[in-house]
Amino acid sequence: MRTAHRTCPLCEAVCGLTIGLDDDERVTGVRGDHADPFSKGFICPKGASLGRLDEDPDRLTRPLIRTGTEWREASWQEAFAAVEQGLAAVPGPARAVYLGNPNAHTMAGALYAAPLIRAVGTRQVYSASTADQMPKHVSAGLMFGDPMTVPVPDLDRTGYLLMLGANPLESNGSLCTAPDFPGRLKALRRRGGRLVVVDPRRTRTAALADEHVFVRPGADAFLLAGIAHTLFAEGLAQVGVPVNGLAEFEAAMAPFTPEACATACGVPAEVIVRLARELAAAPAAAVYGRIGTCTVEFGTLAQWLVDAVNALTGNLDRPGGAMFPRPATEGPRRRRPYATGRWHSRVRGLPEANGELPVATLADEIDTPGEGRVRALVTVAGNPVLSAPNGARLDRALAGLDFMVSVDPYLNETTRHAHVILPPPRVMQSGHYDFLLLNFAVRGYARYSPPVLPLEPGRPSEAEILARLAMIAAGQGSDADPAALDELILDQTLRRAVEAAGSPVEGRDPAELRAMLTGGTGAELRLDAMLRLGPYGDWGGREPFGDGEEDGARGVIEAGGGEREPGLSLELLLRHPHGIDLGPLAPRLPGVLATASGAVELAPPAILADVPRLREALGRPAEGFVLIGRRHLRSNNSWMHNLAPLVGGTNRCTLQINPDDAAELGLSGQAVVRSAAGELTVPLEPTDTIMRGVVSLPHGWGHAGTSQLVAAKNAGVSANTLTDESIIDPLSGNAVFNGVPVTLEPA
Ligand SMILES: Nc1nc2c(c(=O)[nH]1)N[C@H]1C(S)=C(S)[C@@H](COP(=O)(O)OP(=O)(O)OC[C@H]3O[C@@H](n4cnc5c(=O)[nH]c(N)nc54)[C@H](O)[C@@H]3O)O[C@H]1N2
Ligand SMILES: Nc1nc2c(c(=O)[nH]1)N[C@H]1C(S)=C(S)[C@@H](COP(=O)(O)OP(=O)(O)OC[C@H]3O[C@@H](n4cnc5c(=O)[nH]c(N)nc54)[C@H](O)[C@@H]3O)O[C@H]1N2
Ligand code: SF4
Ligand SMILES: [Mo]
Repeated sequence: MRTAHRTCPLCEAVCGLTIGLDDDERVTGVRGDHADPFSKGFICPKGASLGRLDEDPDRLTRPLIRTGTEWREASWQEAFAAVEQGLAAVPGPARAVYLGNPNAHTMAGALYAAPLIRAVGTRQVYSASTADQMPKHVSAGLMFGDPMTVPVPDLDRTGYLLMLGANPLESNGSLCTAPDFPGRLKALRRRGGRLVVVDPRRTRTAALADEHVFVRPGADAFLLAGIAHTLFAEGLAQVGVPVNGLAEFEAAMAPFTPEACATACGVPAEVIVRLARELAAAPAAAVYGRIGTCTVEFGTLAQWLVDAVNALTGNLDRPGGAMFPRPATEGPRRRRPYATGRWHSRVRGLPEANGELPVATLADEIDTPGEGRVRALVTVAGNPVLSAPNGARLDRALAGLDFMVSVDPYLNETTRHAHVILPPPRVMQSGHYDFLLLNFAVRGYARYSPPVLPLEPGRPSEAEILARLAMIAAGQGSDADPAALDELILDQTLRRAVEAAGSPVEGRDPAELRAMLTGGTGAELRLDAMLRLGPYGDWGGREPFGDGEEDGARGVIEAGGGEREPGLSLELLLRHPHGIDLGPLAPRLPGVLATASGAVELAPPAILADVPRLREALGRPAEGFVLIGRRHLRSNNSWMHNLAPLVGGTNRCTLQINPDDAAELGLSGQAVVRSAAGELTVPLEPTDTIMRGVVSLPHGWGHAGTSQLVAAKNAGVSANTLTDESIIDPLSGNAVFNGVPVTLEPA
């Protein structure tokens, strides 16, 4: 019997876990880690099931190779050789890469996705980001100069939180890394703050709030524009940071009177005006918008307005407002101004954003003949057949590929189309550092979890799998040594650091720095380099985070004034297995900006050019029913329905409908739902928590043709049979999942 500690990789809350193991190294139980200074013992049902998930007998343990409809297990050598052969037959530009959501939760995804894309040699790059948060990256890129410079609500200090289209009591938060989000919201109310939730459903988060405002799906941009209009009209604008484009922003908001916006979004004009006044009056307030404001036709406009209203009310970059985190592995500032549309998709001419094309056009690129058609696909940790809009079409398209390789622990709806599946090892066998999610943390924090269990001899880590795939794609053969790739990247990182003016290691010898790095794997060495070069690093980072007094009992270095000593390194994190608190968020303007003007851009031309589309929709009548999504605490996108303790109960694939709507349409039991893209028969769940004219279906269901036996028994239907890939948010290319027009009929 022993216990081990590890960060939970299952959602964005990065909770610390305490894992019990028996003498056979089987997981006996998973609890919250009370010594973690950030999560303080919080855990949710998914985290508690991590042992079951990790030991799921349906997970793949060896590579699979498919010939026709026949699958067989293969050795790693054989599988990599098959990938080499498959990719060699398709030139770079006709290959595509799809990166799924769990890449945000693995070291492999954070460290090896970029080299993999470069090696594959294509502009056909897709990810779950264009089914998720791309509008936020685009608005942040245009306003602050870098798509990763995303402000987060200062949850623990705010006095007023206006939350739109997020349901952290189910999701545990997103683009706002905050373990125990529910506890932090309760604390906000306990200290006398106010929480307002805007959602077409009265969610558990809305039920906890001081006020719940029903909004018409897809219409948050009108609500926010109405708020901005009111702030200008009533002389409440109080920008406290360097901005550019204030007058243009005011002019653009002129048509969005509260009355006009009320008609468009369904929120009464007096509520819009009151919300504006409350935001302006609160000593510190934050507006936060998530999935419900991103996966809509005005996604980028809504995200822009979230931060523009934060700026307009003086809350951008102020404690208790919306602040810019400073992750411990933060690299140098970006130098080129941010822009989208550096290239366009072949079939629909859609602009690139962040080096990606919209997943909504992946099927077009595969099934439309012509020069440059996608004929080979590499997927890593993704299930786009269930997660992309019009997944049914993508399902058919994937069947027509010449070659597909998937890195995934499961044979599922997507990977069943692969010719080779390469399964990553178990979570317990993988080291963990949250390179990505700590960019959005509401408090400074760093934690490294070494692998809890060793790899079986001959089994590659996920990092090694991706590194080998990259080397194969680059034409270096299936026997190339992945360590060589790590050394190449380390050399580049260190060389760039010593050459950068003002860097803490300016002018030093990269070889000398390389010799100082510690770590048992390439991923650990790269983490060590990033930590030591970072803002709190022991190579001269300038951010104070501790006074060196280590509090052994809680395993944290107490945040305090004075010198930081010692600075962060892998070795220091290994000595603090529960993580290190780096203190509350601190103001970062103007230094955090990478805009050409050096100021916050309140009216970026690309965004202003999209405002007329919003203005035209002001007068558009709301007719018929629209579909939205939802999430459940005991689920996670498409891949946790194979665990008996998590499925069943209220975690089911049902269509929520207002009982008055159901009665008016004569619906009971099941209904047939139709959209421009497809048709489904779904069990109904009448509930007065959903507003009239709106129905809600969770995504990630519709399990078919897979090796997941529990999931097959709880198959459900895929919401993305109904979503329409032809409609996107034009600025970001993001898919539209909320506000999809549907009709309903008795089954
Ligand atoms: N209608 C509708 N559709 C949606 C959404 C919605 O709200 N409504 N939400 C969208 C959002 S926000 C997202 S993020 C996307 C998600 O889209 P995807 O990322 O495409 O889908 P997931 O269901 O998250 O699938 C994750 C895959 O990763 C595998 N996996 C799990 N852990 C690991 C690992 O450690 N390594 C590897 N290599 N693989 C692993 C799983 O087996 C699974 O196949 O879906 C989007 N689709
Ligand atoms: N338990 C669990 N946790 C998860 C996931 C999961 O599947 N299950 N998925 C993870 C992923 S990939 C992500 S991206 C995050 C997402 O995290 P959240 O953004 O918190 O996602 P949801 O819980 O889907 O909450 C979105 C809310 O938006 C509402 N909504 C729909 N349309 C609109 C609209 O037009 N306007 C407004 N204002 N609201 C609208 C929905 O009713 C829903 O309550 O969650 C992550 N965490
Ligand atoms: S909230 Fe998220 S990170 Fe925390 S235990 Fe649950 S799934 Fe894991
Ligand atoms: Mo997501």
